[in-house]
Amino acid sequence: MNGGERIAAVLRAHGVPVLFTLCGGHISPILAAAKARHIRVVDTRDEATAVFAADAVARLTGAPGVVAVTAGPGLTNTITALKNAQLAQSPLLLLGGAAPTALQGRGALQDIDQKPLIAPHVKRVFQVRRVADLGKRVEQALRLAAEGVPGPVFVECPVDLLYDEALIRQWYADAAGRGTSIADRALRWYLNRHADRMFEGSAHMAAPEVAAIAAPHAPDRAITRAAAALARAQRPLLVIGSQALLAVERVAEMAQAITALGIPVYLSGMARGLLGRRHPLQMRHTRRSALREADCVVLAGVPCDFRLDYGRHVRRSATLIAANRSRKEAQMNRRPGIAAIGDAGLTLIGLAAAVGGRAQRPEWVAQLRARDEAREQEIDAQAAVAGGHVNPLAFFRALDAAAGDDAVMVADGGDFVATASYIVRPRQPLSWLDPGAFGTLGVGAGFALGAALLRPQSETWLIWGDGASGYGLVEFDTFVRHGVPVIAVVGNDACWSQIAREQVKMLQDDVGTVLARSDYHRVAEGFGAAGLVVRTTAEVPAALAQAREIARGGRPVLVNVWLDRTDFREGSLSM
Ligand SMILES: Cc1ncc(C[n+]2csc(CCOP(=O)(O)OP(=O)(O)O)c2C)c(N)n1
Repeated sequence: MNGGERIAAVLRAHGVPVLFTLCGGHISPILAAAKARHIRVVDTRDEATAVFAADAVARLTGAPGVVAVTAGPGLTNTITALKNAQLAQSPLLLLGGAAPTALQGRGALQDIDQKPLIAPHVKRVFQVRRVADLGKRVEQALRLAAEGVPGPVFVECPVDLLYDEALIRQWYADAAGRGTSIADRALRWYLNRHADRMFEGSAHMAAPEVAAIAAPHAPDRAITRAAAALARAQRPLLVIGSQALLAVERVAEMAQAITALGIPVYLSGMARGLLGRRHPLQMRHTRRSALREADCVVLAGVPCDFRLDYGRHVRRSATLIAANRSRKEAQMNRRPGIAAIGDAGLTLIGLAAAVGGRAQRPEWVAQLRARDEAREQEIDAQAAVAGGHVNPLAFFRALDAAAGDDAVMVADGGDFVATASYIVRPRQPLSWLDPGAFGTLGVGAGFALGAALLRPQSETWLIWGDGASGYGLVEFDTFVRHGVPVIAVVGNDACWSQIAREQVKMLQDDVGTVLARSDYHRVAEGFGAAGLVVRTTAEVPAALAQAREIARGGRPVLVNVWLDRTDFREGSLSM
């Protein structure tokens, strides 16, 4: 097998469903071999999209998403998406092309020193130099990406390792020429020896080894201590974040465990939807007040970063229990009273078994519930305010009512998606995708692509700020070519609102934050998708129903929603 076939054989053996890419001569053999082994190859219009798509696949399956990009600019284009995956602790395998081994550092096409560029954003860089090592390194990378605290791993595959041996030897022979001088003969000898080394030991390839990766368990002692603290508490609270859903195959058990614990719970990031649309213990609003009142807080896969005001949202005297795969993250900014280092979801399951119903505090739940419902009524009142165009709160109430029970929601934008996150109720576990801690605009098209490919029977809704949509509109071309019926709703307020809101207030200047009410739906039409435009709240339900119908027919659709300004997000600022 040539190098491309070796890589594809390992991907196939590990059950990789899809390989995302943007082509380049350096990686062609990987793409062709993957296709020949019935791995779906999906080509995007920007390498960043390919990485975002693989990230979504990783988050929804728990197994590494896989991307192949060409050398040089192909690789540098991935960096933002790679960093986003690293901070989101998402397992990825990035296969990158590279200049031929004998020409590196000699001015070859797209030959740069790739390792120092990529190394800060991945768990490890493997630079392969022998064909015989390719399969092993890819296998090692897949394992490393998924174990412990997951993250991206990079395997650099020089082009002369990927093609057939005969072709490469011929190429080196041609490069060496037929001269008879001592220098010519020395070059021939050198290149011949170089090729021998590259292909040494490559006559056979060991069968791929696929071993399940066990999620790390927190020590029993930590779980026993945490259980005792919860049983003693009068106002216990659970906050569950994305990392708690890494053990994808156990999410149903996790949801049962939370129900059995009977403690009020806030879900953030990928954990949204873990308890379905409505659950008696799930609170959605005024989390800060609840954290200030709670006397025992479990942070499951949630670090004390800016989202919890660096830990200051939790009262000083409360017992803080940090369940996290990463010790560093568990201790960041605020040392927990009890650190359960291991998979946070499994710790919740362990806690439920140890505590039983002893931590249930119905009056506390009722107190938080009353406040949550009062906030819902305020939102209803704000949603009823009529303006010239679409009220964003009313829009998301309508979207929440319209979206199917199996819908996957992708969030990419500023105020528009923050509003959605308060109003739209994800239907089931693993049905909400947002960038995570890096707050990267532009994840949307790639995330939607990955999600829709993985869940072809489900609706994929892409909730897009008009600003954010600019990074990925071109991927409507990809959606159309690959038959991926994404439903994108663009919140068109002709503004980068989340930034403008504070900038204008503090600096009395909107410079750099103003957009136009552009015809985003016509861009989608230009690529062969359907485009709809909605200018008033009254038109919304019919447009959403029509968009669902179009998507059910297999065609992607973009709904351009002309928004009114609201002060719903007034005062929110993250630093
Ligand atoms: C890659 C990247 N660039 C810039 C930002 C800064 N940023 C955060 S929110 C935001 C505005 C988003 O605007 P839009 O998508 O239109 O949503 P809106 O706030 O208008 O609803 C910007 C520019 C970012 N988070 N990521």
